[in-house]
Amino acid sequence: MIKTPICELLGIKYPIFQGGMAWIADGKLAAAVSNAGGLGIISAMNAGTDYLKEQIDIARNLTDKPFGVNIMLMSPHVEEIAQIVVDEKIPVVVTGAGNPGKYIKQWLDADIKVIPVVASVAMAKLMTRAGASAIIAEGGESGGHVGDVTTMCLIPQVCDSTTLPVIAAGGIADGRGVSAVFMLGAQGVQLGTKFLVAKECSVHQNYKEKVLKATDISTITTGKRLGHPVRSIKNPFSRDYFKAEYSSISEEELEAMGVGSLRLAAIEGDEKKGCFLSGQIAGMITKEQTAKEIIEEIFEETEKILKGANKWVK
Ligand code: TUI
Repeated sequence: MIKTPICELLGIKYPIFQGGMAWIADGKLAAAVSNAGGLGIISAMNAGTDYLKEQIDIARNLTDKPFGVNIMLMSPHVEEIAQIVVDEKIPVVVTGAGNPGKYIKQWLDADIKVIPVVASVAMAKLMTRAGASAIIAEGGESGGHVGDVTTMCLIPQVCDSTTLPVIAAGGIADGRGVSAVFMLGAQGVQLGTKFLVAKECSVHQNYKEKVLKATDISTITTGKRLGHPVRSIKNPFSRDYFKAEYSSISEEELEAMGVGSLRLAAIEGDEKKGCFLSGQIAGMITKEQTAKEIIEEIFEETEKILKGANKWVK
């Protein structure tokens, strides 16, 4: 059995989080992951409070295990969402795409474990000083909004910079990835792309097919010119966006090009106009499985690898 202190901290069986994917990570997926012994996470994304409350209700009807909420700090509704997690007594809040500093005290006072996603050592240090409960260090291999530093380089540097437990994200989809980040000092993992193809994930089937058919070089990052690079699967939308970034169009026009594209991918499955966020590890993901199958297979493999890890030690 694989157990790390993060399991005890959060009351979960396996040290694995499901990524809070915007338009994808709903109450049904979060409950399936939590029921399988991981930490399911509902994405509050850009939606208002009604959507989040509805998804929390759905999850609570499907599981009595703990689950978390991912708060995207660029959301226009972030203030109200920050209060909803307190009112709803959500045990774990994961934040992304910014600095959650101004909300941390309010959440800790409500007995919420606060776990910010960081993409740099500087942010990890800031979050440690601000009283975070743990840190998710996310490498640039991830899907969605990404930093520059790879998981391989980020995890050991973040681990050296903090006394908090570190959860690794970006480029992990099997027991080899989990074992590798444990070796780098992480105590847990967060997986997004792998859970996107979970049977309990309600994302459009075209989206799942795109991930299942992807190769190692199927993703591209766009949005660097606007200061928030985003990794997605290459398609007409991402290729046009990439070209537009290097053209003379204004930043406002560029920003407008992206509006609605995540919804078009996740809900409509629009292959041409949708933005199919995905990590680079998509090339290794070839089958749909239940959340339980995903988690159990990953940790069986992790256990085998870690037990045999001294084979080169003579
Ligand atoms: O947040 C994510 N991934 C996301 S958010 C998202 S929705 C979106 N849609 C359009 C454009 C941009 C986003 C899709 N995927 N991952 C966590 C993450 N957080 N990655 C990087 C960061 C991050 C970046 C900057 C965390 C902190 C930070 O601090 C900046 C500061 O304020 O100093």
